[in-house]
Amino acid sequence: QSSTKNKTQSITVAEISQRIEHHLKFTLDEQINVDQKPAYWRATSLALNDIIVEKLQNTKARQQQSEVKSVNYLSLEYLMGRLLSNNLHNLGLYTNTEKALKTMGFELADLCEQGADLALGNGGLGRLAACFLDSLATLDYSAMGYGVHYQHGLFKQSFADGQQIETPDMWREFGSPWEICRPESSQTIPLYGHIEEVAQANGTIKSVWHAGKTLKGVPWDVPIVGYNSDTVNALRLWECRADNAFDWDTFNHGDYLQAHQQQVAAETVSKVLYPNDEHEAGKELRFVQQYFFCACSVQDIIARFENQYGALAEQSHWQTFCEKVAIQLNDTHPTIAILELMRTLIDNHNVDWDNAWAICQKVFAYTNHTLLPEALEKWSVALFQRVLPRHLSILYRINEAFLNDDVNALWPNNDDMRARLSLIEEGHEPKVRMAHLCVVTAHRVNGVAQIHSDLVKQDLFPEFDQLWPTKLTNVTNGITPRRWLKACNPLLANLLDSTINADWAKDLNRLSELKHLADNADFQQQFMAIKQQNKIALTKEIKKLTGITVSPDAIFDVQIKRLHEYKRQHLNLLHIISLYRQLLANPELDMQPRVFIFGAKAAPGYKLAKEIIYATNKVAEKINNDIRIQDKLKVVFLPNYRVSLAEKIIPAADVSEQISTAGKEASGTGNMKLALNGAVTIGTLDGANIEIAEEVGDDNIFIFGLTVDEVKALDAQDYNSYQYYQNNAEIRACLDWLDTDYFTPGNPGELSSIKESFLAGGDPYKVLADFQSYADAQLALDKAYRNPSQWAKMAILNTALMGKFNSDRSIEDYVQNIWHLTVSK
Ligand code: 26R
Repeated sequence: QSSTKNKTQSITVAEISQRIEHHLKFTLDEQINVDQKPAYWRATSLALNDIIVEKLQNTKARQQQSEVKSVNYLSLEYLMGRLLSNNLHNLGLYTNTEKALKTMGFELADLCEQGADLALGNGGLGRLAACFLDSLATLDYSAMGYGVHYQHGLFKQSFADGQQIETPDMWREFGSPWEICRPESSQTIPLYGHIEEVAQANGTIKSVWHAGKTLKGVPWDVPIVGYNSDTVNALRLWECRADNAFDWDTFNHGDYLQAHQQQVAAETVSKVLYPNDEHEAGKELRFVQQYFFCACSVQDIIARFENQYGALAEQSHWQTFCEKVAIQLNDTHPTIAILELMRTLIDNHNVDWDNAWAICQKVFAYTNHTLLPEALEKWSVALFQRVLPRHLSILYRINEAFLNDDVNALWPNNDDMRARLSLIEEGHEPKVRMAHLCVVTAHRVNGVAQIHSDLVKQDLFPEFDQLWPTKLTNVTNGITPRRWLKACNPLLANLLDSTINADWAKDLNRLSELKHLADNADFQQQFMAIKQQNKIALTKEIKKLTGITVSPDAIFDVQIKRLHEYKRQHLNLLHIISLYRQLLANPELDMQPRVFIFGAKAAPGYKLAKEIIYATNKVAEKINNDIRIQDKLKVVFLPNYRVSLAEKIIPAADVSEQISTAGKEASGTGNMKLALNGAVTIGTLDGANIEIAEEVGDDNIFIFGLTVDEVKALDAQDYNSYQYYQNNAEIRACLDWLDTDYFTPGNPGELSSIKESFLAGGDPYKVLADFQSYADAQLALDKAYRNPSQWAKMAILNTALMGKFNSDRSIEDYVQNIWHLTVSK
């Protein structure tokens, strides 16, 4: 197979124009469009997609021919963001396309803004999946991403009088140019019903599942374009439809309208992404959604395997299956895939129990993304029994073997240990522990940053670590430098291009060559001039989105992530209130002006998170309009934080807020994106912050707060938040201020719930314990910023030393220790 990567890069400006014009004329009938921009965005995307699909076909042929092993990444979430700019960058076609569009009277950057975000995820876990797909294609690995084709992705956020309002996300209202429907790969998925035990001729008993209902899964493929590589993989998203053949005959005997109702009911399964981040709700529709997704994906994996290597029923092919197929579970959300593969092998492919189990143990691996107890999935046994009776019986048998063989071998006749480790949590309402099923099955279980993986071993699964000492491991997260530097920060990318004699976007460690320039006044000036330009651009965006005027000469201090108590946006807020108080007391206070920028969505049912958004907006309103403080302080809460907004904020950030309670943030990945773009971190010793500190050194990061061990010690001696309120006058003054109507004129007490969460609520995330240390670190940061060359050096070193956090490195770790893939070039 000849290399096509140079071929795409040599596509001329004229040819691109021609391809765009073709789509304008024949696909879109462009004359009828009054507003030309959407039409040109679509035509450009379609033109590019033609080129991409050709590469997709070549990739598929090459991967099949070389018979390389492939990884199937199973994730309920993918936060892809926009695709046009990234696909152009990865294909090396950005500049020529820019030129082509210019001749037609359009700015490419402007057209890119037309695209909707593919927001098929909540936060870190979904964006990680998107970065991993980029890296897999870039490194020429054979990979398929599997996900759900949600009709509505994460809700859109706006503010009404400071309060979060949610509206549906309509990303494909008029269709997306990036997806290819593949009806020929549709799946039929059984559920509900009962099991019949049927005696076999050989005297054994076979369980036969008579489903009560079936669903149809229709796949949509989104091509995943590698950067400067020959590979285009696919993200296969399952849409749920009614299985007409089934519903119309079996149920309705020709009741036409009733049959349409069935249609509507089936479509709800892939209708909407659940917007809960780290809080499990136990809803039946979510369970069906997970199962539907797992069943479609497993059936598709088997179909693709059989298509290439022959029927799985052949014993000789079981071994091959393990050699050619890896399945990665992105958290426990796709756990049912384990039971579905067991069921399919045993019931449909005549594999016996032991072999089916051996196959599952070889192909599955599981990534844990959180230690928070409320995020650990448990599904009621009763629900399981009703929806998936056959899967539950398989689960019982796995549990029996696990308890009687593995657990009993290490802890003989130990009922306490059996109860602790069982796949079933007994009690008033028995539940299936999804994480336990993952750990028992998977050959590798990884955390996402070193400290997190250590805590997974020590605190979450210590007994499993004793049972299987090599199973639990670490793969530190990463981010793709293509989207998070090359595409989103073109000015800095150009400077790097001209400074570093290598393709740094592929080999990010090469950025360490900047170390020698960190002290160079000339380079500092260039680097900070770019930061300043990016800040000016964000200033305009802030004005457009909120009407607030901010100065690019202020420190741009950024906290962007889902809203959650453990991430402690309210610690940031408390410190802002404290600064405001100090400024009112002393308007001449010697400090660098600062703009605090927030971006965060709260889960619609998460009351306190919404109150923190409201409080921040109310405090912002007061501060931003208070002329007494002479613009030394501004607070901006940008609405509808999402990937495409992150791409505008991150290049302009001076300071990155990573202030979670130690031990609570599994890794964080925004921390990596911000540091890569020259922001300096103020953060706790949590998640990947610890590894970032190791890379940049203590002089180039502001670390504060309790360590994991100190948090544990405080808990052991019964943490008392009132102490801090009583002993720290600043804390007391700030919290008492919230009880007045100062920030909510005429409505005293509207913000009291925040104070109450710290006091009567027990301050579960130790905000008050960390406040003073945080305020001190902020003071040190302010001082450092006011020494321009010191600050420039810190910023440069942050960019220079982020090589480790390239998601290409993460993927190579998975390949070496978990998937054992070989490249297909
Ligand atoms: C069960 C369900 C409600 C649910 C729980 C948790 C749905 C979604 C989540 C999101 C969690 C798993 C998540 O996004 N975790 C984040 O994963 C990132 C990638 O590994 C980490 O960087 C980040 O620290 C972690 O919070």
